[in-house]
Amino acid sequence: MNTNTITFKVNDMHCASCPRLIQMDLEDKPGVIAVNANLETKLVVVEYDPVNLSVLELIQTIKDSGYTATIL
Ligand SMILES: [Cu+2]
Repeated sequence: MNTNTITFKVNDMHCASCPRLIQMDLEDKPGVIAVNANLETKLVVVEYDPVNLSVLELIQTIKDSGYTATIL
């Protein structure tokens, strides 16, 4: 399987729960392989299967969690 990795900047992560929530919600999505969300850098790195998921769907998932993601 070919996977893509994309990095988002999520500036509205404000406490330790935020990256955990974003990570959990993304990991629930079929096609997401791995997620690393970092509060200090405000970066969310997602490895995903591009056959199953688009970048827009990833941004929407983060939005549904209550955050704003911009592509880095
Ligand atoms: Cu928080």
